[in-house]
Amino acid sequence: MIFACMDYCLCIDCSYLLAYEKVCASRVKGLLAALELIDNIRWGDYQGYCDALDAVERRRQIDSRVHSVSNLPLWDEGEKNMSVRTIRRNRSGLSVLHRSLLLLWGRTHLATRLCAALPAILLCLFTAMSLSYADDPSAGHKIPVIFDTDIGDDIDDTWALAMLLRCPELDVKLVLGDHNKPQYRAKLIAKMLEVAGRSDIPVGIGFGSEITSYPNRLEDWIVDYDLARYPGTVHRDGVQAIIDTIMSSPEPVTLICVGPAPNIAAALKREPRIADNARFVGMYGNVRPGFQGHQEIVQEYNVVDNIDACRKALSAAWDIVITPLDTCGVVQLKGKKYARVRDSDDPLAQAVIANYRLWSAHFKGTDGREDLSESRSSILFDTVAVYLAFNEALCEMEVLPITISDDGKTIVEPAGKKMRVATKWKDLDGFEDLLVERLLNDK
Ligand SMILES: [Ca+2]
Repeated sequence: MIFACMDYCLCIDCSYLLAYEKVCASRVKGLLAALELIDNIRWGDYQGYCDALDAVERRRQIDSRVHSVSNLPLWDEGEKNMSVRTIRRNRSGLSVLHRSLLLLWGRTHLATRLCAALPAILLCLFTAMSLSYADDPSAGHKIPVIFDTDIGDDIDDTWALAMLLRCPELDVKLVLGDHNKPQYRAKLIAKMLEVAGRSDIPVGIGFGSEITSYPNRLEDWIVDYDLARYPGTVHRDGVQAIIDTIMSSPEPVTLICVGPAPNIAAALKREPRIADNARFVGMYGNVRPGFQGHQEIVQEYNVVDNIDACRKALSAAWDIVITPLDTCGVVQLKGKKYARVRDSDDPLAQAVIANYRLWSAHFKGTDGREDLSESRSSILFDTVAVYLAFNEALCEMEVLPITISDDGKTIVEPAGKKMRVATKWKDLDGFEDLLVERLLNDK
């Protein structure tokens, strides 16, 4: 009976479809999964229902359109389970919808059904709008996120943090440094949060040594910064802060990880149940040959620098989304786009550029590299992971089973953990525009 809802929706091109441009694909899947949750109907029944109504062609059409938006196997069990978890907060509203449709469907003649469909159509539209607005930050709901970063080594983390702080879709619960240099990274994070006027966000200190083989290229930016004077909360045990944030959240937390992930491995070891209330979005690996002209897939830093930790993070029982080098490795602001950020008087953009100039100066004259900080950005890998935490429309997404080889390559093979992978850009230009817009707070 619940498929009456879907059929009505199909009849009118569906509330889902009408709202397609606004409703993210996961929410469409989530709605379908929630319908299943309510009625405990097996997906196989859907086929029988369509046959009975001679609606196979319409099912093919909706499947096709769902795929065209999401590039996802709609009926994938793992995806469905994820959606069920994330849709629970809409369950009561859907139950009302279902009960209304149940009454309406209690007719026998097609004409009666069509008449009865009218209020259901309106109800579907109302529901779709509600679901759509659930993703609309102006309507109040934001996705709770934790940002786990190796800020201070490559400069893209700094850009990503600035972008993160300017995404109204996200509710940042915690930002913490990962992969050694705990004080250095915590200071960089805390000062950036202060510049952004976001000292309400807790800072987490990761574990590890302050002494590594990489220089602290951004040290001059925080040389006089006293972490003890950060107005907000500083968690000395960042790993426990991850656990506490996730375990106390009433809804799944999105963990955005953009570096080697020893914090994450430690958190999973200390409290494996975090995987039940979190999803993992990260910048990891390379899945197809061709990156920068390479004939084979290449090793990517975040994976190869701590293979064991990455294996733990990318095999845990949470839903995973990654941007490998295939997509994040080509993001670079140039020309007018870069100039807009460089010349902006926005304090956060200025802080990003100040850090970039410090970072870039380290390379000037070494290994034949030049200082590009006046003409273009470096590759902004990590910004794509921030984007994927709230949207995927600009990327082509594939569900791929991935394992990590002993030499740190992300191998697509059947035994791997299934994850959603941004393998190509649909609109790289659009992403770069979005990035600039967010950095300059142009919305
Ligand atoms: Ca990083």
